[in-house]
Amino acid sequence: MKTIYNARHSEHAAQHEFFRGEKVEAFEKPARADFVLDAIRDANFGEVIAPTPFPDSVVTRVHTERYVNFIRGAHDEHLALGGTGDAFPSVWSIRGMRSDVEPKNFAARMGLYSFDSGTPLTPGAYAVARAGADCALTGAALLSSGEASAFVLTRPPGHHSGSDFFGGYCFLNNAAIAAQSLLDNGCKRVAILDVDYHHGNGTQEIFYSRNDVFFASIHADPATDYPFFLGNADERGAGAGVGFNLNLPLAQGASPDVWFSALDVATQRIEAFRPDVLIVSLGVDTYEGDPISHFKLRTREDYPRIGAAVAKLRLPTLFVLEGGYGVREIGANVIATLGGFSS
Ligand code: SP5
Ligand code: ZN
Repeated sequence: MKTIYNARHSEHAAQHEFFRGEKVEAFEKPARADFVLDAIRDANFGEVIAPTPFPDSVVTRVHTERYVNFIRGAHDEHLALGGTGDAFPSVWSIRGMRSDVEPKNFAARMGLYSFDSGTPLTPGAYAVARAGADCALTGAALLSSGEASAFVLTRPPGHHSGSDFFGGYCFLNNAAIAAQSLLDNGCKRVAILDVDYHHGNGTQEIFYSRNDVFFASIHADPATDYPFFLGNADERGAGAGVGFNLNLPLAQGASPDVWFSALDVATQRIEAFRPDVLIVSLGVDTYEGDPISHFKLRTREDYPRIGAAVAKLRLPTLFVLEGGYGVREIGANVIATLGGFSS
């Protein structure tokens, strides 16, 4: 399996994020991708290739032009206003306020296009996220040209970013951009399986009214866990998309057995959808040692089982890295999953 590696990822390196009003260490850091790359190389897992560039018109199939234009220039605006370091939103449009008119004020637009204050907009964020989108598109193109699988090794992650917002460490939705490009290049149906600890609210939002993308997500119950405001079991899709969204929320502390029962449900529904291709939003923050999450998956016992269950679907499969903050073990957990798929 080829790995498409975003070599620019370390240009996006936040020191801090906000948590309960305090500046805490940033969890989504460059070492994450470094450790995954080391693991791929140590295991001789397969060729590591660079992305090919794709035009913005492919990205704006998923994200609005208004959003992409904003996020591309946002850090420069921050600097021009005298801002130093990373930019964070501080004010949001809420129920009863407007989001259809774009304000002139920079802080207002930061809020309009985001949903949390935990996502540092670094000087490099857009360029790096954009290079990550190229990695996802390169992976999609490999599948379109007949490869059985590929792994997109990039950060920042993507699944919390929706059609016109950033959040959850994510700026561009790599999995969604790959899915749309597969559809635009001849696929009729794409399934996305999101196994990150957190609900993929951005991916759900992007495809919620559509029946050409089936989205299935196994995640911590939004009643207790980020992103809180989406990811419940009763969200089944809207309009033509009713029945094409599957949320499987689990309680904090859910055992591996419970987690794999949910995976069974998800894979059965994916089979019934008869997709041409599968995209796996591969977060390994389900790991028992993850510093911000509360599931209990184990490196040797569980991650290979995820890969094997995905392989049983016998679909061209694109793995896209999402979360995973137990930095020392992230490489082992990713390799264990990909190895379980390939063996
Ligand atoms: C892609 C992804 O996994 N995004 C996750 C975003 C989670 N953001 C909220 C993090 C809250 C961190 N809590 C720190 C608690 C430390 N004791
Ligand atoms: Zn996550």
